[in-house]
Amino acid sequence: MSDSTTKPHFGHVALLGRPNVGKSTLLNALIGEHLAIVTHKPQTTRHRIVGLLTEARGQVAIVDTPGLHRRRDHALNRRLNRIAADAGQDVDLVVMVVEAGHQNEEDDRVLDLVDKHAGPAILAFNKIDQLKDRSALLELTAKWSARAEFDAVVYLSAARREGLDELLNEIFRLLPEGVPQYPEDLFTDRSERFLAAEMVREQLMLQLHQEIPYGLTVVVERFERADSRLLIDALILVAEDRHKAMVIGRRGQVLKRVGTRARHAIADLLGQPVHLSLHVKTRSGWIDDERELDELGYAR
Ligand SMILES: Nc1nc2c(ncn2[C@@H]2O[C@H](COP(=O)(O)OP(=O)(O)OP(=O)(O)O)[C@@H](O)[C@H]2O)c(=O)[nH]1
Ligand SMILES: [Mg+2]
Repeated sequence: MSDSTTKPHFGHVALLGRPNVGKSTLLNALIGEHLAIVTHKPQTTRHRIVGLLTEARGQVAIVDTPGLHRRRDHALNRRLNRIAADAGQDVDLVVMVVEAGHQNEEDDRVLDLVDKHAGPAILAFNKIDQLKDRSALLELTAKWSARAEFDAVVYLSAARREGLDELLNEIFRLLPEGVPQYPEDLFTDRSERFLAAEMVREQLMLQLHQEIPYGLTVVVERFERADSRLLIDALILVAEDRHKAMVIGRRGQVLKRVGTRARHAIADLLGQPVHLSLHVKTRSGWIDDERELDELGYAR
């Protein structure tokens, strides 16, 4: 607890890690909102998303990032790695998220980023609920601690909300002193419009398979409030014509399911009833076209 003698802390913390280790799940668990989209597929996150947590001991801006990966085959993939790399440099503190039961050479790229970061770093082993034998963590900790200078090591199950207090204690300990820079009731830097597009993309990623989810993007074309309802029109852009039929599904069933689930997710997050209408169009080549990516809201 803070008292009159402890000064508040403030700073930005980046969650870095290879795809699928649970960064977005961790952000959501810390913030207590389904802010960042989560799926079992790697490369779900495509944006830098800030979640805000305000407590008596200060305020922390937690930055979720796209998973650092090896593929550089198109412009979007290159941008995703750049967003993660830049986030690692622009913050006061980095949290390297590693999957406790499984590491690979993509984690090494994350380690390079941690090395480049000038400030403190925390190593977070996530998904400890999947470990058969938690004593393996001792050896893992020794191995990874030898590879970079970490100021703290924590053990988490973001999905089961285990270890979050320990992580937050370390975060506040390592953050500089400072007063909150964001309004206390704000929980993200992102617009409601952005969050709505992401909720639709989350459902599409969950419902579609193989390469289809990776070739699609969502644009919110209308976002209005009327009679205390949100009226949202979203356009789903797919990479190929044949993907359009898959997104719509037989008798429109896939699109209907995506719409229903996304509508509930948006209503829960924004606390208002939602009317959501979805359309699908083909826009080939957007994923490797710098101008299109700018227009579609992907940061450089
Ligand atoms: N068992 C278990 N699963 C988890 C845990 N944390 C996350 N997951 C699951 O791991 C998968 C990936 O989670 P995400 O949060 O999307 O991972 P990410 O690191 O943000 O992935 P990218 O955005 O692709 O970089 C999802 O299926 C989550 O439910 C955990 O603590 N335990
Ligand atoms: Mg993510």
